[in-house]
Amino acid sequence: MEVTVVGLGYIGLPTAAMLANAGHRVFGYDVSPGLRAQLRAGATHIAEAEVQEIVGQALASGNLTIVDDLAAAQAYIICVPTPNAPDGRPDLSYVQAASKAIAPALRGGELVIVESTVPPGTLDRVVVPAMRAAGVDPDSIFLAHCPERVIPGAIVRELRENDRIIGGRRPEDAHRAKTLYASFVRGEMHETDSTTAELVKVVENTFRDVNIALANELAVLCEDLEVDAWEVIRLANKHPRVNILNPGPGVGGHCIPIDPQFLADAHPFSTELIQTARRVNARMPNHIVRRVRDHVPSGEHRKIALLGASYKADVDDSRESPSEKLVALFEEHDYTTAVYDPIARGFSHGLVPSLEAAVDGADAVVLVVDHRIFKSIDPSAIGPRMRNRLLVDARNFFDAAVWSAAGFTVEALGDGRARNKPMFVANSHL
Ligand code: SAJ
Repeated sequence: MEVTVVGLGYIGLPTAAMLANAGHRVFGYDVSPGLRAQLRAGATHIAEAEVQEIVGQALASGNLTIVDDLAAAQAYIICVPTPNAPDGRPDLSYVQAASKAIAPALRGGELVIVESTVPPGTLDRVVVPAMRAAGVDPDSIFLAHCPERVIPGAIVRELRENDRIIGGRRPEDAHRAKTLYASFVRGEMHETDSTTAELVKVVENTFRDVNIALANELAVLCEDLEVDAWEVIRLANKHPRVNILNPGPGVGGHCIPIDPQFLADAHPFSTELIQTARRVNARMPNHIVRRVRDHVPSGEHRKIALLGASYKADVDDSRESPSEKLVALFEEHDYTTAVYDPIARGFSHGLVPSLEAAVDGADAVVLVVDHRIFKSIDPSAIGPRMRNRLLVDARNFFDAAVWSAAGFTVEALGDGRARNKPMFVANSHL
């Protein structure tokens, strides 16, 4: 098939490559001329080695071409972002624009798939009207929503292996979309209607947000109860029907903190639990700052070294990362911050070039992201460079005994065991 992929980000580019490597003739289009030029020059903006490999292979075979204008094809896959607008409402303008842009090329019989995560009802209420407004009869084409489900860090494996939910505007639309995915998906493909598929995607991410909120609430509760939340969760998960996720400094990324809002925004009175979970997770950076303030007085420009700027371990993406909020909060309380992350890109507050630059003269180290590379940090090497030796470990990542032996006061998020006495008395509360 000839397939045009609209939007060459974290999902569009690997999907285009998978299709090309499965033998389709794929045209990759992105509105960013810079990205198009970069890809043509052979540089892939996604750091995962497997993604770079399949993209390289697709370009080299000639089956994937990066195009400057939307190319006419038999199938179109829309993989554009759907962020929250500044007012917190879903911004569907990219989906709308992509639908409009495709419309003039449609002659009848083409397949149009939306992969972008969208609020339930978007295909019917946004895409179909955009097509109609552009003079396309939606009954003359095949229209489906097939949400992406891959986890950053294992994109290629999950593209191939995950089950797919395929929601058609009509049953025949889903059926037609399934034949395209069958060329590279090894998981099962489940056909349903488009609104159900849209909701399933948002619910998957909402489930994770709510589960993490429970873990975060437990972390704060266990600090009050003076027990260790990590031990509580580990033992509770020994139950065959319990699987609580891990507490952390906040839920970041471009999916999990955003998608539940799609439901809350449209249905404010029937999403109480979802909204509460969002608030619990959004407050975690404040809690981390409070743990630091228990030991290091605010208002004196004391220096806090943050380890990690990306939204989670071993990825370079900094969108909605907990460190973005942590820096702002620390600065609000007149601390100075230095953020070190050898992997992250696009961090808005800037990064220091080395671990030494982060810890020199610092009053605390805060472990925000559990990058594997941080495991080798030696507390006895950084301790002497610091003014006060405090570690606040927001992921329970480091070996507390090793850091204590190096003279650090160690505070792990959720570990309420009365092990550490505050070095300073906090002078106010957040
Ligand atoms: N996090 C915790 N505790 C945990 C797990 C995660 O605090 O136990 C935090 C992470 O540190 C990170 C955030 O949550 O800040 C999100 O990370 P994640 O690994 O849970 O999810 P994403 O955003 O990388 O990818 C999710 C996935 N959704 C589900 O697992 C249901 C992925 O499959 C989706 O394709 C992706 O969202 C998406 O694009 O929607």
